[in-house]
Amino acid sequence: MAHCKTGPRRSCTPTSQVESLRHADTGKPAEAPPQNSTSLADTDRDGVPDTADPMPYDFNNDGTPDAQTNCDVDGDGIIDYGCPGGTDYWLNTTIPSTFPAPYAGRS
Ligand SMILES: [Ca+2]
Ligand SMILES: [Ca+2]
Ligand SMILES: [Ca+2]
Repeated sequence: MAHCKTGPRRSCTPTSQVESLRHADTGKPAEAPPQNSTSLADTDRDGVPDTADPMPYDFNNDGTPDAQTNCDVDGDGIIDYGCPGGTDYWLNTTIPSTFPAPYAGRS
């Protein structure tokens, strides 16, 4: 607060202002939100944005919506992590060649 000594008294920053500035800082929205939470939503997290995903609720795009896979969205027979007893930490998606570029054929 060096300016408080040399400058006019009213240029000093009252504690209340500092407080409000601090609140303004912390009140900001989270910095750098993940891309897929904004314009590139990817509901099934298969790497294909919903807008380009013919099956936006089907992780492995096999025609069975994730909600009907009984906690095995990638269809490898192992219960997915996050479900009771789930041990499948790494889910492998399948992107059929019929999907739009550049996603087609990815796995
Ligand atoms: Ca997707
Ligand atoms: Ca999909
Ligand atoms: Ca699985």
